[in-house]
Amino acid sequence: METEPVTYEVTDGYAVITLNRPDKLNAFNEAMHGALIQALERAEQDAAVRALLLTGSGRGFCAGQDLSDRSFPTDGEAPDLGATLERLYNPLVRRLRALPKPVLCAVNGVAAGAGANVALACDIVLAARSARFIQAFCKIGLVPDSGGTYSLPRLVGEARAKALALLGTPVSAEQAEAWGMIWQVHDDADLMPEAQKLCAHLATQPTRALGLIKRAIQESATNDMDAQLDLERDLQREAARSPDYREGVAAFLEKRPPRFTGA
Ligand code: LHQ
Repeated sequence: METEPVTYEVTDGYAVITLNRPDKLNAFNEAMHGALIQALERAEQDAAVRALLLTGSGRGFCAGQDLSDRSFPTDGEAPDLGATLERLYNPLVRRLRALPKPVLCAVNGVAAGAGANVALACDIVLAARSARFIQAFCKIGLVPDSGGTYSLPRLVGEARAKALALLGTPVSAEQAEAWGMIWQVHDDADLMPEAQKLCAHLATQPTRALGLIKRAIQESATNDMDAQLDLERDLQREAARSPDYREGVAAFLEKRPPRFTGA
C-alpha cells in the first residue's frame, strides 16, 4: 500500500503536518506538494486549529526537490523550472506566509534546497541539534528558490546569505540559532516535546491577533516607517474589535488568566 506523502493530525488545538517520504529525506514530488497544500488549507479553514506544526518523518526534514522524480525531467529538453516554481513551490511559500495562524517548523534533520527555504518561510523555526541547513542549489547549477533569496539576507545579512548560497556550505543548527536564522536549537530528543509545548501554548492565545502580528512583521520588510505606522493603525483597529481583546483586558483587570477563543 502506498504511504501518505504527508500526514495530518489535530491535537491540543494545533495541526501536526508531517512530510512523510523518509526514504528520500522527504524530498518534494508532485504528490507531496499536493498533499501539503491540502493539509495547509485544511488547517487554515478549521477554526479548531489555532497553530500549525510542520515537521518531517525519519532522519531528515526535507531534501528539497526530488531529483529522481519522473515528472521533473533531467534529460532531453531543458525543463521549465520557472513553471515548476510558479505551479508548486511559490504557492506553497505564499500560503505559509499568508496563513493567518502561527506556523512552527520543527526541523528534525537535514533541510536542503527548497526544504531549507520552506522551513525558513515558517514563523517560528526550531531545529534538532543534528539538523543542518543547506542552500544546495549551487551544487546542481540552480538558484536558491522558495523565497531563499528574500528570507536569507533578511535573516542573516547579505554577506552570509551570499556565501551560503554561492558555496552551498551547510549551516549547523547551533550556528543557525547563533546567527538568528532560526529561533531555537534543541537536543534531538527534546525537539518534538519542545515544539509540541510551544504549539499547545500558541493554540491558547488570541489567534486573530497572532495572525495580524505575523502580517505586520512580514510587511515591514518592504514598508517604510510611515507605511508601517499606517499598517499598525489599521491592524490594531481590527485587533481591538476581537472578543479576545476584550477578554485579555478583562482577565488582566480581574487578575485571572485569560480564556482566549481565537475569535
Ligand atoms: C534524494 C534527495 C533528493 C531524491 C536525498 N531527491 N532523493 C528544484 C527544481 C525545480 C524547481 C524548484 O526548486 C528546486 C529546488 C531544489 O530543492 S533544488 C535542490 C535539490 N536538493 C538537493 O540538491 C539536495 C540533494 N541531497 C543531498 O545533497 C543529500 O542527500 C543531503 C545533504 C540532503 C543529505 O545527505 P546524507 O545525509 O548523506 O543522505 P543521502 O545523500 O545518503 O540521502 C539519503 C537518501 O535520500 C538517498 O537515497 P538512497 O536510496 O541512496 O538511500 C538519496 O538519494 C535520497 N535523497 N536527497 N533531493
